[in-house]
Amino acid sequence: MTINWYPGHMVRARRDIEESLKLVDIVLMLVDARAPLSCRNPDLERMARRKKMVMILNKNDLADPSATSSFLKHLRQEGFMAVAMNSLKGQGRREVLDAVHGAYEEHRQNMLRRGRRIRPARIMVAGVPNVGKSTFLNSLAGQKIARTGARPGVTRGKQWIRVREDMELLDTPGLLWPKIETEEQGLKLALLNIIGENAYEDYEVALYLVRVLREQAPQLFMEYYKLAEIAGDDQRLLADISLKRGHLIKGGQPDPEKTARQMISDYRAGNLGRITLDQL
Ligand SMILES: Nc1nc2c(ncn2[C@@H]2O[C@H](COP(=O)(O)OP(=O)(O)O)[C@@H](O)[C@H]2O)c(=O)[nH]1
Ligand SMILES: [Mg+2]
Repeated sequence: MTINWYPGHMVRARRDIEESLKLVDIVLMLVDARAPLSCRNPDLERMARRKKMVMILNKNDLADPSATSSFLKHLRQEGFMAVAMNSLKGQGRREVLDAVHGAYEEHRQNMLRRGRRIRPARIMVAGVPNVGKSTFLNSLAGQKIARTGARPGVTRGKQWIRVREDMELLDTPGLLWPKIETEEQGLKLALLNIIGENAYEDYEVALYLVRVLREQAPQLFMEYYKLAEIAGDDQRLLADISLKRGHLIKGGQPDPEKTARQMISDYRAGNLGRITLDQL
């Protein structure tokens, strides 16, 4: 599966973000903690290269905790500030605020030295679609301000939000880049609901998920879908699950499409455990 398309609204979003970047001091770059590397948008990082950047590994509640620690370490070694966050619960909020203060300190000292009035830090919240930017922003602000949604692409237009006395945040629409490099990366982004559902086949994504579950969580996989054993190829296993679940088409044949949708939504909801897709 090669994801290779760039719809008109992305072109506009990219232009808006490029314009807004001129106004900001700090970029909070959100990635999904289940695939912190695959979610990195090289195009966006290039645009923001002159800004202070903090990597936020969001949806940390759904990721494997030990993998998250490794990714944080890895990103810090690369020179980024990096923080794990659960925006639904506000876990990580304190660390994010500390990182923002750290990132702004040099600028603040400069303003002080020149006798300038200290203005609030201007911060852009950026990242791929559906990674939780609006939820994160609401969580930082401690109230519901930005619009959020379960489908990619809910945020449009510009919204500055005064989060506290000393911070103004800008929510941005999710941005993808024109060419997702590898098939595997495309499958991960599809499974994480980052690319629009028109761009992939559920069945293909579910087969990828079966592969991941066999490798990373065979026990939980068997228990959750009540499989007696994990045998045969991935297609066969998916058909077994269809039968177990009673996902059938007329004539009693398995309905793999229905099972594929079910498995994808199970993964997204965290029903299959905390499984990280990227590996270091
Ligand atoms: N489990 C979990 N879900 C989250 C988290 N942050 C956001 N979400 C969910 O992810 C979906 C997309 O969130 P949204 O803020 O609209 O993403 P945006 O498109 O990046 O602005 C929504 O269903 C949120 O409830 C998180 O930290 N943990
Ligand atoms: Mg949004």
